[in-house]
Amino acid sequence: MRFRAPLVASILALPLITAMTPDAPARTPTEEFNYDESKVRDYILPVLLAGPEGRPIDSADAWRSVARPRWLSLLEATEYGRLLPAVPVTAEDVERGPGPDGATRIQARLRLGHGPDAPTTEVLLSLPPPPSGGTQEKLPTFLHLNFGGNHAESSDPAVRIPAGWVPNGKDTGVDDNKAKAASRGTLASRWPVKLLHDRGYATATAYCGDVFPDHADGRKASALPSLGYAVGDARMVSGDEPGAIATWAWQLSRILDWLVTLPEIDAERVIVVGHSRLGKTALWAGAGDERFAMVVSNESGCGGAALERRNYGETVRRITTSFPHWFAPTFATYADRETELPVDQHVVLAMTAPRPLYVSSAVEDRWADPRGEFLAAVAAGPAWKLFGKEGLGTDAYPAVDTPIGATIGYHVRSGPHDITAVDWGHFADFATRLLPPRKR
Ligand code: GTR
Repeated sequence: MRFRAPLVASILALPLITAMTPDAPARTPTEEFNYDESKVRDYILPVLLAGPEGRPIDSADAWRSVARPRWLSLLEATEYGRLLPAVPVTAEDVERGPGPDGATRIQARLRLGHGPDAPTTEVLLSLPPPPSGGTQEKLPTFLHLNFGGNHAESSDPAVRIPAGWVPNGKDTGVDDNKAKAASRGTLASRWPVKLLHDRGYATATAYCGDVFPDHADGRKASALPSLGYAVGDARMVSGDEPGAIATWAWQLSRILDWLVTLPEIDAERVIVVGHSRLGKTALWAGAGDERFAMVVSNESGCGGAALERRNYGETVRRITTSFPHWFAPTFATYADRETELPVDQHVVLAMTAPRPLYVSSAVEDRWADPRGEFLAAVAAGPAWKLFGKEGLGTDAYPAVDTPIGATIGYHVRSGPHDITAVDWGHFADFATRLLPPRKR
């Protein structure tokens, strides 16, 4: 598929802002990176519906048996590293109590693997109050990882605080990489539990640093050694070695292993959501684990939903220099030669097919290339077509704050890089339409 770079879109020509993620580096000055649509290069995307030797893929069966495994393997080899193996999951120290607004709080420390030294992750699950008089349905659930600890996303004083490294951040008030009670609820705007409960969803979250602390040296303290992977400098390991994104995606799958055992949860309606680096992670989790019923990428940008072949905003060179630990080492070798990648991000999006996929951008978040995220969603559409489903259903860029789409949803929110109640409201609308709740 060939794209001619469109003219500068006025909605994208807004001032650059700084990231709201704790410890995220300040956003790069505009002049160093391309924010000019007229300077986006011509490019040809890898043909999505192609098998080995370019043979056309023209049926859902051929997609499942030939194209999908081939693409998944190429994504493992060039971007995210090999998928991590499943391990037994044991729930320890389960606590259940009343949460805010009539909700039920469940906390569980999940041990991921064999033996007392296996890594753990602390899950905070919140169930909405049961409907008055009616029978409680099995609950569809939004699952997302957080950046700073469960306590930072909830003001509930009973929420446990992580013992390990957490990022410093102005929002959380952390300046010594140690989690503190004073951070409680400081990032709660990113996780509007009551809004989601009112819509009939359970909500689950866990801290990504439980399995891979998000810094260049995080590999040593990550879950990877417990699974037999090499430690040491990420660049010294094999080219397709998994990095932080793959490890966080594995964490999401292990949490799903536990969620599906709970009588309150609808095992076929667990939706994985992620913002920014954790949006890249949500996409990769949904690619590797088809039990996730729906995938939501919020402003995931480079290495997430945005096409790499557009030289707009964050680049492969920049991301693999700033965050070498996120990806497989091979990804860095595509710096400045994105056109030689055997994949692009429309392929990552297509891994969700035929399940519902939602991609969201924010107007001021040019670093994540909103238009590149939209174009990837357009280019992923043919995978849904094979299943008789419509993807986005349009290739016209939507107006700001106007959700569009059929089985792929998209919106570009006004405002900066963040995940807000407005975004979550759109995700819930889309999920309710495509995965209507079922009775027990
Ligand atoms: C930025 C990074 C982006 C995005 C973001 C975030 O600094 O360049 O790729 O992941 O961090 O996760 O907040």
